[in-house]
Amino acid sequence: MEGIVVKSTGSWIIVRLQDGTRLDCKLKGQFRMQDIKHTNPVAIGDKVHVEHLPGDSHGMITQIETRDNYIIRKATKLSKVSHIIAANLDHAYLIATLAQPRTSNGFIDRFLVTAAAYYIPASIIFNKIDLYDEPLLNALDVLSNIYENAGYRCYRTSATRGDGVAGIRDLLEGKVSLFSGHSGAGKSALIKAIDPALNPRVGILSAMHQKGMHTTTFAEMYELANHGFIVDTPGIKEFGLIDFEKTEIHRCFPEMDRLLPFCQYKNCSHTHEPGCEVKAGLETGSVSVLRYNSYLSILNDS
Ligand SMILES: Nc1nc2c(ncn2[C@@H]2O[C@H](COP(=O)(O)OP(=O)(O)O)[C@@H](O)[C@H]2O)c(=O)[nH]1
Ligand SMILES: [Mg+2]
Ligand SMILES: [Zn+2]
Repeated sequence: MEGIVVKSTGSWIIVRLQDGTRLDCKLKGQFRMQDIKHTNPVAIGDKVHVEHLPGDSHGMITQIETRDNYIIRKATKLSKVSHIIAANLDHAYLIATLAQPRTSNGFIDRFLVTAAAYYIPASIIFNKIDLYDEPLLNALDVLSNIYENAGYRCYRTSATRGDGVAGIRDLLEGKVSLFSGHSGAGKSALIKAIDPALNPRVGILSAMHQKGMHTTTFAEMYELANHGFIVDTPGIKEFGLIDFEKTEIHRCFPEMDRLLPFCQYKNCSHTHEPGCEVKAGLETGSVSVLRYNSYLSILNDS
């Protein structure tokens, strides 16, 4: 039988079989030994082959198909070992907000770079717009402009009031999408608004920190009525770029990548070289200073 991994709690792996039913599965021991770079040999979104003997309460995963793509986070900050958040994604959405807990633009950029590094198309959903006052709405216009100019679609939603939800639902139809972002940004609430038949746990914002409490402990894939799948993730603090070349980072800033052919040096790092179109763009305002600063910071960290 074939199926797709929709949840993994460590001891149990839940597989959605082709007929739509779910089966608790275990992994054959051999896989655990093979994959030493990742803490989880099987990830949400993996396409797997399952053996289910009559009378057995659970199935056995016997084969994991090669992943089209995947996105990872570091297991710990300095670790070389990583955790695969999800595999075989059509699109990654960052659920961000300018209300509490506010998403910094540095975090947005790191998310976008990570998605680009793994060749996963990405967009930003600014949620909780029901809470934005006039200055925040203006800030959102400025920020959306920066990201749209860089090449990323920006959407606006209110999971509680319903604004923008139908538009997102249409985008997800028939696709496998990742919902990522800080704890408390409204990922679970948005999933519930998109398909009220689903029941992801929506958290309470702690009054003291205005951050989400960790209610979603494991990533989980939800199936929408329109045949879309959403992977809901627990709040992610840090994405991981592992074995990633410095010279590849400008590829992950599309607006800078587009200018590279016009730089004097074809391997321009856009930092100190003469005749750099990116730096010229900073002067004229066609390249965002916010984005450039993120570029430098990611370049220095990696
Ligand atoms: N006002 C408002 N609150 C929201 C919105 N979306 C989510 N919330 C609230 O934010 C808190 C965290 O939501 P949750 O979906 O659990 O966030 P997650 O950690 O990203 O999954 C909950 O109290 C939600 O009710 C929104 O669009 N507007
Ligand atoms: Mg959640
Ligand atoms: Zn340059």
